Amino acid sequence: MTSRPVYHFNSIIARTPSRSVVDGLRAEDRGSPTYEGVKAEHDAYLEAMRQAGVKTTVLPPLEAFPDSIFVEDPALVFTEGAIVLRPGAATRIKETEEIAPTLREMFDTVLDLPVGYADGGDVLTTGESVMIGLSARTDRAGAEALRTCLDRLGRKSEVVATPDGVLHFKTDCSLLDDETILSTSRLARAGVFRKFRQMIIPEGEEPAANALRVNDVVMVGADFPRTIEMLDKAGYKAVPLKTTEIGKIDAGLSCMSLRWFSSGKGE
Ligand code: CIR
Repeated sequence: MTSRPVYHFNSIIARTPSRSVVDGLRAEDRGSPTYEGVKAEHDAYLEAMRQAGVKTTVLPPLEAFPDSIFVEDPALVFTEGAIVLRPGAATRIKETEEIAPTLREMFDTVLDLPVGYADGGDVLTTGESVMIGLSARTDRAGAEALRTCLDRLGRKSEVVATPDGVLHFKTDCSLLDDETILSTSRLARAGVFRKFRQMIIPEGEEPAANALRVNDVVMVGADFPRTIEMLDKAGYKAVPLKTTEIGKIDAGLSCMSLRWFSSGKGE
């Protein structure tokens, strides 16, 4: 267990949505989001991050990459260093070339995933270990190569399964504190969170599972009142944020940032 809680962040990287975000990938077409709607959700997210005490570095939009607002997928970041990943969607793999220069400016150590595929959305960092979910985007070769990179950064890791039909491991779960995971019942049933206290998402609000603990608050989708009430009752400070538009392209709150505690480059 590290001494600082893993949800203690003072820095994030985000990226302004491009107008092409309306063409973002989706498993099922429930209509395209509007650019203005995504932009408003993104702006509110950045403001909530600032309110939570985090310094935001916001990169410019990339029209050639509709999903590039979801900076969580092409990289992983920790106080100890960053890892440039290999996203499993063909239209997203080159997002890594766009984010790598910023990572090299901001981190002393930047590793590159050498083989396979892995999306940051499949990676849940807990105080115990870094959990890597196998999915349609993260394959065994990528997961094993990622374990080697994490080892070099001094992080314990484990490979777990993501339920069939779920985009990313973190589509269905998030960390609430050192002991507690918020999970859908379908993921909880897989038994991967045995070491944790589990709070189960009320039926029908499954997309709320992609919540985000940042310092004292838990950011959670505003469209999920029963989940918000459950978190409030359990003593968490829930900050509801609109995710209606990004939800149309299978995204939630973790996807829009890379988060870490910076002790200052070179320190
Ligand atoms: C995609 O399919 O890649 C995007 N439309 C959504 C990415 C969501 N990212 C995440 O959960 N980390």
